[in-house]
Amino acid sequence: MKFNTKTIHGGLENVDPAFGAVMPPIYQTSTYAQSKPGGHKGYEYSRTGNPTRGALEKAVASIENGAYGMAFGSGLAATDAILKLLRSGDEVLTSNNLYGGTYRLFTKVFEDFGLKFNFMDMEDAASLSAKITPNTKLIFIETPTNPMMNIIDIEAVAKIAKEQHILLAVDNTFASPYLQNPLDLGADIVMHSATKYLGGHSDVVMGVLAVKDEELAHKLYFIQNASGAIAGPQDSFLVLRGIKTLHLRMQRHCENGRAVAEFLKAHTKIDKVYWPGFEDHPNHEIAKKQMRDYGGMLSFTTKDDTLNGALSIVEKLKVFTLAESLGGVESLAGHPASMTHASVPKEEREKLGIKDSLIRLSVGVEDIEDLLADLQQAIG
Ligand code: P1T
Repeated sequence: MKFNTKTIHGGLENVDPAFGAVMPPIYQTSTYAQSKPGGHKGYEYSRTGNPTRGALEKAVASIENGAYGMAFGSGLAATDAILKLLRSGDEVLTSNNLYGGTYRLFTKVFEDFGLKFNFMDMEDAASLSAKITPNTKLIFIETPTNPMMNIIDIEAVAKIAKEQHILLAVDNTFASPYLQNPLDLGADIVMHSATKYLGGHSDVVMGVLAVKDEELAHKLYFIQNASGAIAGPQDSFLVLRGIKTLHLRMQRHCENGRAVAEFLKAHTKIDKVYWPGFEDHPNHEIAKKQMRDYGGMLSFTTKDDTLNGALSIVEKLKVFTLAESLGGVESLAGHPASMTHASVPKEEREKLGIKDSLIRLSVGVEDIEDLLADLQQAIG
């Protein structure tokens, strides 16, 4: 099955044996009747398993070319489950540009449990080997990175991880499976904030994982059940519905993303535009190699380079909504320094390029003329 067919049918077979419903029913139940202890039809309790969540988990595995999927209450809950594969004393190598909430989970929660995080510039994959110690058990990367749109070479990192028997997890939220499939490039775990492109309509908070390896899947199912941060049946239904139009939405996100990036690059008041589709983006060649297109996310700074200049633009926007999050059909604008990355210390932020003047856009699927006119009136 090819990708566009998988978004609609992947993992979904005989979803309603009772009545033949085409969409998996929402099994809004916490528990299941047993004829005698242990006499059940595959489900005992909805933390452990729920048919609607199960249908979504299969669909996610299918579109990421994995064999097993897991759905959690949020993207961070999915990342939390990955970290619970580790033990106190283990080390994690991770990229220095990550979603602020991921950075906070690493430094403010898991460091207290004895995990050590080594943040590094992963754009130079070759430098990775020098940072590996006998305690390194996980490499966790995000690509494209939030919000600087850096690209990390998944295949090159996976090769090093494999040689050293280290797990590689890739946060694929910004690309979506339409643009890139980390498991095919050698990653062990692919993670998504399904809140974003998979859900696609800004109406649900969820996280998912997909893996190929059976033993790893069973460890993650164990953590999912034991820790309990599962996705609910109603939300699972919504994300399943979202996935069915992922390919159509992504096509338009990419077209509009390109048009907005080019518009901003040509604008006299704009300084830098961070979008991996530009040939002069420092990681363009890697993006070209591992992504099918460049997506609808981008960031930019203005020539006046001030906090007030950036705030004045985001406050004037009318079609773009000033809001956290991304990946929905509607265009959103964000100010990373005060919003998504406020939990990263200012000094760290500035080293990464997350200046007070940086604006991030999640370009939606509206008519491009309206988006460009909105940006023009706000930038002036
Ligand atoms: O919000 P949640 O579903 O828990 O997902 C966390 C997360 C993980 N990874 C990436 C790359 C993300 O962008 C996010 C969430 N990001 C935002 C809310 C944001 O506006 O960037």
